Amino acid sequence: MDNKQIGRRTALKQLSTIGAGGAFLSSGLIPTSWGQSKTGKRPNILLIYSDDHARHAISAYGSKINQTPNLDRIAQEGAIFRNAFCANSICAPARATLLTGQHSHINGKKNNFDKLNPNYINFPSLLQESGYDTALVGKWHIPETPRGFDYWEILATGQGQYYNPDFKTADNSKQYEGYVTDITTDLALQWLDRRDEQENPFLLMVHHKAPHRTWMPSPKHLSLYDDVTIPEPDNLFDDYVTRTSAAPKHAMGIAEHLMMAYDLQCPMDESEKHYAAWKRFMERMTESQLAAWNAYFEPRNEAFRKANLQGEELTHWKYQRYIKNYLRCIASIDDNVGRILDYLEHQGLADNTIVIYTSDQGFYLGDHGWFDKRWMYEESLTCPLMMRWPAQVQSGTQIGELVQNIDFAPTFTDLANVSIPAEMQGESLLPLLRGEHPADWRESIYYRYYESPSEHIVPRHFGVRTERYKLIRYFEIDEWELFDLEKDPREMHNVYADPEYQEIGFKLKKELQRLQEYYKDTGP
Ligand code: SGN
Ligand code: CA
Repeated sequence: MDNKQIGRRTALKQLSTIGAGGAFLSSGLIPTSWGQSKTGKRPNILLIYSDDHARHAISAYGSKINQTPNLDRIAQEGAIFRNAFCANSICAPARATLLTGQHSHINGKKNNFDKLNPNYINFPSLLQESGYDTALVGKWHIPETPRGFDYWEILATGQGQYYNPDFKTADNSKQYEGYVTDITTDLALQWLDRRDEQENPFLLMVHHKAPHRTWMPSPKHLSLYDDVTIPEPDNLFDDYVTRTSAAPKHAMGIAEHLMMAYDLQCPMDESEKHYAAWKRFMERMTESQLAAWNAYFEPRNEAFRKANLQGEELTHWKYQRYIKNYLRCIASIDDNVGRILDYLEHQGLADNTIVIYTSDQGFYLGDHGWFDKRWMYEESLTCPLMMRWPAQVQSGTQIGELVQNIDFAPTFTDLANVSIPAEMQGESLLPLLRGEHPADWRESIYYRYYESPSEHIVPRHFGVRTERYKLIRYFEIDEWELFDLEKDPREMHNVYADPEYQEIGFKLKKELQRLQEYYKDTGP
């Protein structure tokens, strides 16, 4: 952000202080009741946050591999963000950023194992203190006990289980029978039903485990896509030529690293890595769940074993098995999003509830030959982001500005008419939702990934992305990548050493340095 933008931010903060106790939103330049319903009530905020849901597996984003009619409703009846990014493409850091509105180096959670700073700013607490009823259900995946929620019930183990999952509350833990996405939605709707203080607005965070590894579909969706071949990405067999020495050292290959039992539900060899963990997932199933599972997978697994596929043929098979199970997990999310939207309508809550759908990060769906995330390449840097708010947001709104998960906490704080703490590093998205295109909106985003060494072998890196270009610095190996996204959206041609791009590279380096100063990233 340039000085102009810093100036704008300061001005807005002053404005929101003037409005304290106030009747207007902190991001409006004039006092306005935008953001409140006709009755003057602040909006309900319902965040549906999935785990590892890539944008290119949503039909509203032009997916070539699946249809998501209920998710698409959010975009059609509201707004779709075409350029939404995470700041660090990994689960717990993304969640810490969601809560704090800060990059990882500020909130302390740089990888899945770090702790959040003890006094982290927490937008749910701000909303709770301002009179919101607050609740969180589903995957949490950070060791800190949730703060700022009247009710929370989270998956008891970090990643949780797909079948008959264990959940915990502050003083209780319990196994539910059923499929995790259905149960998480049930808990959310039950809380809405139970709320006795109907006068207050609510914040409800519905955090799905799906579609995180190990991609186990619900009994309802086992045979979905059975009779079709899902198109492969054009770079499933990427050779990484022109990229740095980092990419070929990955450990997230569809061909090389997916495990037959654990990842692909096709047990072949008891000595395989994670075979015991796979068995434990199976043992959680009830008799009827297991019967349905085996009825689907066993005959297909048997045919696969007989075929004895090798080489590229085997990779094609693995891709189909992987992507179908991933998409089946998404089908259950889509159904359950439909349940939530229908519930809001039946209860007369739809109009003044802002429903947000996003995911902690993106994911590779065979792109570059991979599963998982972490890299700054597009598929895991981008996040789906769609918001529906019939009272205020025009249906079919398209938002092209660069936004990032640091913007969520300030946006939700702004929606609640609470002043945005100066420590939050993001921007409120409300002007964009109003259909404005602020001339001083950010022109680049900053990214930094820290979790190395890790099971998927991705070196630490940071970088900058503008609308057209991306510069990545792998500082541990002293290598760079530069992509021209307009000419090369799949990021197959690193043009860092191309003389034609010297000038652009130089400018991007300066921009990267400016961002590190602006966001106070003084780390090595
Ligand atoms: C687990 C997964 C990894 C994944 C990380 C991080 N292995 O360790 O494949 O990269 O989580 O994912 S698993 O065998 O436990 O599924 S994250 O979304 O939680 O950050
Ligand atoms: Ca994740």
